[in-house]
Amino acid sequence: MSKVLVTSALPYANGPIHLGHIAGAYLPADLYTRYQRLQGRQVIHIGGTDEHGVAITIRADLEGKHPREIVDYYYGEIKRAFDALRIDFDNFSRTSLPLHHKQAQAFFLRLYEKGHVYRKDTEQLYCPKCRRFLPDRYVVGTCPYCGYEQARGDQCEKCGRWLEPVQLVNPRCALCGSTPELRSTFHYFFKLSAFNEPLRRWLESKEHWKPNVRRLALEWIREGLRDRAITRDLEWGVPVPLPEAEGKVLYVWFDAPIGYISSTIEWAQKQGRPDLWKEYWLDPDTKLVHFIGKDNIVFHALIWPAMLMAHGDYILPTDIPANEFLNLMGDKFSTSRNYAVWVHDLTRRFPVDMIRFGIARILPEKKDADFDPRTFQTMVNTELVNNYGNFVNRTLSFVERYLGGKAPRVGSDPDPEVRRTLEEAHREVTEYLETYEFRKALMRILALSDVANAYFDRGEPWRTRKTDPAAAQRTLAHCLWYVKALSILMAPFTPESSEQIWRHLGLDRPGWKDGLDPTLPEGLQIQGVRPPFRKIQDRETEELILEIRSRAQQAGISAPQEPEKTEEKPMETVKFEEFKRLDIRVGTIRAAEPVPGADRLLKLQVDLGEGDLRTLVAGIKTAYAPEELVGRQIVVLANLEPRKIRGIVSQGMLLAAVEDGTPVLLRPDRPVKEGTPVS
Ligand code: B3M
Ligand code: ZN
Repeated sequence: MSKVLVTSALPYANGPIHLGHIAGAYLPADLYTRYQRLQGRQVIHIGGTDEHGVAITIRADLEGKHPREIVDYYYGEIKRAFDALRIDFDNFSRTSLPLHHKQAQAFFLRLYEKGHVYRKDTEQLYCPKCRRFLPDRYVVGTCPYCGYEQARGDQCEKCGRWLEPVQLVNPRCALCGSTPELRSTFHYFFKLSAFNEPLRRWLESKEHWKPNVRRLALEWIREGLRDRAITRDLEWGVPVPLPEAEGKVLYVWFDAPIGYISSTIEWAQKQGRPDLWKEYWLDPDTKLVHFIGKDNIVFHALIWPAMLMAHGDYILPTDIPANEFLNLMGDKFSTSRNYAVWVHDLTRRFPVDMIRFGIARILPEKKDADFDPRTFQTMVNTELVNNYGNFVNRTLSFVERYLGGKAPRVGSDPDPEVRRTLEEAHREVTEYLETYEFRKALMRILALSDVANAYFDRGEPWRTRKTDPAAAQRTLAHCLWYVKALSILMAPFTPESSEQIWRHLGLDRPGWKDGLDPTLPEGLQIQGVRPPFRKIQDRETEELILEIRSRAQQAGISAPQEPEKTEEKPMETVKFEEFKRLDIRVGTIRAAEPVPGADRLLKLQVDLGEGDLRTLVAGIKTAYAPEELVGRQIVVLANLEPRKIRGIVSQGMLLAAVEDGTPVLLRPDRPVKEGTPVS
């Protein structure tokens, strides 16, 4: 059986996790792992925090703390955020652990001994005021490539180039702002240049990779890779394991990816089978998949594979499905400026499945995407709640209410069309998930849910349960099959509700293909059905927008697009007593005919129960044919003053949603007794 080793980028333990991180790497990694597990494959999701490097020490310097304090605090925060979102890791480690230090040092020594690493004298920027060398982000200056003035010593945020501090034009010390001077020191260099050709051949064979990742990596190769310093003059990090290298540590990007291996080793130890990690890292049959954001492509697609090639024992990445960026209401997320929606902001407000759905729905797979609370609300309310959630709820509730909870069976001749529909959807969703197109997979499942809803509508079980109970049973049996199939396909995205649905269906950890089989446990009783999701209220959306806007203001970002005007003018309110005066009831249309000489009017006979038969004149002729209305339930305002229209007295008014001028009739979610009040 094939094994799958999933990793997601090790976040720096220098700040909390925001939605941009989640959309870039962590949710996709979790979706993929859950999917593989449903397939019954041997899969582990490995992660941890990246606890070295200047991202950590600068934060510590600024806060006057020891780096240890920073990483201990944020390790906990980050772990909690993932737990809260049900982003599950088989092991979530830390690169500051002795196990990892040992592992990284051994890796370094192997490369050194094999001649892939050499020592070289070099010039380094040094701040005379702070009296220290200034590696990486300790220097800011102008990017030699694009002219961006706030480029950091390791990378230009603007053009994405990987830099050396000495390349910066007009360099300044990030701590005190003074101009650094050059001092000589020595460092250890990795012979990356020697891997230009092997990497090119390897990348060229990766035809199935996402084009953005492969293209970028090949571009770098074309420019020619240069040897890179893999050590730094810093106190915090993995000490270089050579006696003459005192005071030097490994460059964070050298040790961090080795963290994937250390974390797997730690996982194996925790399993009580310390050699188990070898079944992954040493077996060429393992599929190694690195989930990352696009800013990490160069390290995962070039430097890390070159390190692995140089080392020689380990497998190479099979796939690197890097995502583009997620923006926040039109601007970049920024941890340092606190312009973000943090995971804890959202998990405090909304249920987990809702958040996971909302992010999965806009994953920046091919291009940058944008998180906007208004879109989030619309997608959740219309697609998750009204489409999928409603289908599950109406099916299960119908069985509970009208079939005594006894689940009907599909029997020996399942509707071939339902089978075909499910098989096709299953095949397509599987293909999308195999190729990391999670957003498309989700859309495809929603389309299936649409079909399922239409199937329920066409079956009209609320009618047939009285006229043809066998037909109602058959409709519901197939709807239950749809529920089963949908809940399995949705499980990677919305695990909590799928688990709830499985409890109703008596399913114990179903497998990926089980949705193609209509079977449910013998004697299944469905009880205590509740809607699987709730809606997002306007008020919640507005609160979130206000919070984002105030952060934008503090961060000096021009206000994100104005929220809709409606928010500003206070809504006119009515007293509850006033509302109570309206007599709104459900009625059934008994007869319908055109009003002679009127283009838009129909005359309806509406049964409001207990012999209360009303004549209504309604302007719905353009949208409905008289014959499709008979037998249908509608909502009527029964105590509207009678009005004479075209010579006919209309004794009430039917209620409809009016979409772009077209009336859409309201009907109760399930049939109710004529005359049932609406309140
Ligand atoms: N910590 C960069 C980041 O958080 C880095 C990833 C390491 S993956 C081995 O974006
Ligand atoms: Zn630049």
